[in-house]
Amino acid sequence: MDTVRDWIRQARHIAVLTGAGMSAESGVPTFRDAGMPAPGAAAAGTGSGLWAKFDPQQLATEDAFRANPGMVWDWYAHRRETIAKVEPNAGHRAVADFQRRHPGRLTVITQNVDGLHQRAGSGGVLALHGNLGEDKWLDLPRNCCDAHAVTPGRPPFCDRCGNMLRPAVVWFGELLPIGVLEAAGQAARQCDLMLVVGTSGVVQPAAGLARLAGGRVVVVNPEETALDDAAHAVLRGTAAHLLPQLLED
Ligand code: BV8
Repeated sequence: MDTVRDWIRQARHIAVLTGAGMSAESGVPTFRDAGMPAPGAAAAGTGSGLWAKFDPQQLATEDAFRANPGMVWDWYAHRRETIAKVEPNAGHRAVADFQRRHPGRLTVITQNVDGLHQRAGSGGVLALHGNLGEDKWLDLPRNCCDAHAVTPGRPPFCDRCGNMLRPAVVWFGELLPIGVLEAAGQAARQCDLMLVVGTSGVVQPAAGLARLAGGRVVVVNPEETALDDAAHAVLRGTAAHLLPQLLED
């Protein structure tokens, strides 16, 4: 821990790559909890949440949405309800406070779509997988697709052409927003230190950013991850417990 604290003090540019574990102590179930097994792992349904019987990898896809828009929309509505009730935790706040004290020294790259880094006050967050709080049209919007002419529904839709709204997140099989991904790659390559917090390191290309890091890599996670082998240090602990200790001046 003290060595990593020294590395942080010495680092001019820090990149923090976060995953669902970053929000676990806020009360947001991780994908593993929700039953999203790592590829090749046992079938879904091992999690605890209401949707644990579903595999997010099966639900977070365009095919699933087109096949069953009501069910996928309800899954996202359930997740939105969960996120509306939670607050950023001490880990989110430690990151945001460090950014405030050291402008320009720390970049947040997140796989999370819950907006909690932003709500904690972090600026310039590189949200690789979009934002659960926003919708966008499923098909290219036509003149009739006016956000104000939306007919409420599960999902809401354009009452003239039937175009549906969908969550503005990146589904499996979809490209990440190219500008965000390029900025994240640059922040990874230019950093002197990368903290990899609360991610199992399974989903690509996000996880691959940890292998692009220009400096040392530190994994912060209570369990083993697929990125431990790329780490110069592994701190076995939680985001809300370890980040305040690591990032205090
Ligand atoms: C793409 C938004 C081009 C939606 C998400 C290369 C190799 C292999 C596969 C691929 C590859 N390239 C592309 C793929 C396919 C796929 C992929 O990666 N599949 C995986 C399953 C192998 N990737 C894609 O499809 C990506 N698109 O590459 O486009 C393309 C196009 C067509 C065909 C091929 C390529 C798009 C991926 C984005 C998917 N969208 N989210 C939504 O949220 O509904 S992904 C979603 O799942 C999350 O955003 C996150 O990225 C991922 C979950 O991972 P984690 O965040 O790590 O969470 P997890 O639950 O797994 O782990 C939690 C961790 O926290 C654990 O380690 C736990 O120990 C820890 N923890 C728990 N409590 C705490 C804690 N840590 C700290 N403190 C605590 N308290």
